[in-house]
Amino acid sequence: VNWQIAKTYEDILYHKTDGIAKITINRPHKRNAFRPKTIFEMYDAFCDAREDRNIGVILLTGAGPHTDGKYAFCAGGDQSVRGKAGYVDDEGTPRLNVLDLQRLIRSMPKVVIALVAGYAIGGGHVLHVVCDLTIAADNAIFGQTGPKVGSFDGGFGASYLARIVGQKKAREIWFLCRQYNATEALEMGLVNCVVPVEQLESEGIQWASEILQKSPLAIRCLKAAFNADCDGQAGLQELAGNATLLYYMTEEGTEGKQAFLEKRQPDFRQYPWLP
Ligand code: 2NE
Repeated sequence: VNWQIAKTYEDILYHKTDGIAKITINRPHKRNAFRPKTIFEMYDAFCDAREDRNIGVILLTGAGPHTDGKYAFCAGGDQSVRGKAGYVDDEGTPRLNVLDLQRLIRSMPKVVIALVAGYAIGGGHVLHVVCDLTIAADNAIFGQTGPKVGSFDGGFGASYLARIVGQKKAREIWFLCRQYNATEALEMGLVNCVVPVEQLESEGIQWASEILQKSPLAIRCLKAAFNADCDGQAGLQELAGNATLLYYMTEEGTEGKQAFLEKRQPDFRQYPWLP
């Protein structure tokens, strides 16, 4: 794959190739734990990928292995910058801006695939949970740590996790803070497939290529429909936004606008009341 650098950042790498963007958390010395700057950069890159009409699939992954040979997708919030009210940025402001990123990944009308090698832990685990699909390397390790380190994610990290693995398993994951290997994750439906670590990226590209051969409008409506089942009014807004988009593309929708601009009554009688 001919990856092109799309933009240069401090904490992440951002690449593009034909139809695919790749966002790589690049703090392997911290097991790719994120600080506020990491999240701002990821948010910026995801916005870019969302706006790019050529991009249909985004791969989210972690840089590695580290010099000690260990891999990580993301080990959650960087505890060394955690202050009294959140993760403290360079200006001293405490933040939980990862929640904004979770919502962006969830609502963007393109497919986001997490490629997990090594640790997906804490807020890093939630990041893969909110991705549309997860491909795990055989060395992947999954788990929440919140109740151990004085934190929790009661949003998507709890409720959407429970939709994926069921209430009992989700409560086990959070209440016991155990770690689960890739096979266990596959068995509980937490990931889509498991591949040898050296095949992780090529498998992600294969999945992306298959998705890119499909209809973009069908995929975006399906993503919104899956979200609408769980996301209340925000989910319905996404789904309904797609209905509006499609309506704007019809002659019937255009007639209303055209009539307004031509200062005449719209003629909707020419359009059928379909059964
Ligand atoms: C990930 C894990 C299990 C890996 O263990 P191991 O033994 O392979 O590595 P080690 O030695 O623990 O970590 C390597 C280096 O990475 C740093 C460590 O401090 C260590 O640094 P040095 O001692 O070499 O200088 N590191 C790893 N994770 C870090 C982190 N999250 N923050 C800062 N430095 C980190 C093991 O490292 C681990 O358990 N990490 C902590 C996982 C964790 O509890 N994450 C936070 C959960 S809370 C959260 O993410 C969150 C939330 O609950 C709500 C909203 C937003 C975020």
